[in-house]
Amino acid sequence: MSKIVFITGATAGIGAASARRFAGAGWNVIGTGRRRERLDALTAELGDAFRPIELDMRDVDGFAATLAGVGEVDLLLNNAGLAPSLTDFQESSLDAGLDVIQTNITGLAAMTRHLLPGLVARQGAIINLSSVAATYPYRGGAIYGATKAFVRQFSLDLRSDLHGTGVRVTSIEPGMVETEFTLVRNGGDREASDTLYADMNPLTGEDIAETIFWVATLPPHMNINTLELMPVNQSFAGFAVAREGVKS
Ligand code: NDP
Ligand code: 8X3
Repeated sequence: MSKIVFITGATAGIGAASARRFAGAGWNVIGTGRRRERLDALTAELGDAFRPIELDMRDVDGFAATLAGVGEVDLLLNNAGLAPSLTDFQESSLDAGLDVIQTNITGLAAMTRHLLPGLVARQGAIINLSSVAATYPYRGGAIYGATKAFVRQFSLDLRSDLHGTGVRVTSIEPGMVETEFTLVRNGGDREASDTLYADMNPLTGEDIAETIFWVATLPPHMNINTLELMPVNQSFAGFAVAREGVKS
């Protein structure tokens, strides 16, 4: 019988590439997102292998009703997420930051809690999308980095709670992946997104989907706890030093 993967945020980027990768390997895919037309397009592309669910990750009170008929799944891919703009926190929109927390943390935790009994019953797996931003701070990343640090630590602690159940949990922590991520972060500014990824050969959604598929199909006694990956052309910068009297 085909395995079932439940992918949050299947309407773009890493989630859409993962939907294609798993469906192509014979899995049944349940994919969520807010954009109905994107879900319809994936349904047209993937056919019976794909089941769309229109869902907003922030609407955690609606999860029970929306997920009522889903049943047990073999793999939960907690992928839906976004970042607020790269504004210093002291000047940022608090509402935008809280929205990201509601999506990346509250929605992810609620979704996991709803599907976990079924995952335990099937000795399934959870793969969570964290980020290098969980480990390496950068300017303007306070809310985003903190949400991804939550995802990383939540993954590790879940492994303790799931001790003895056979359920695997992995935190995937990519660097720069060219998707709609930067477009969303910059309020739809295509030029800003294109400029960021220009001439640096970023990772692609397909690269991450392949990594996720590899993790998901390892022998069941193997658990990848955390997996950090970057494009070769992205590495590390040093600390910042403020000079008195010089505007930073
Ligand atoms: P995209 O912007 O291309 O895709 C994001 C997906 O999340 C979309 O399907 C979107 O669906 C969904 N989503 C966002 N907000 C909500 C919401 N409120 N309710 C439901 N779905 C939502 O970005 P990526 O594919 O790059 O990002 C996927 C994950 O990977 C994120 O968690 C991101 O933080 C993480 N990541 C990305 C990196 C990158 O450089 N791109 C690097 C490291 C981690 P819709 O808008 O239709 O609702
Ligand atoms: C997104 C990757 O490097 O923009 O999680 O923080 S980065």
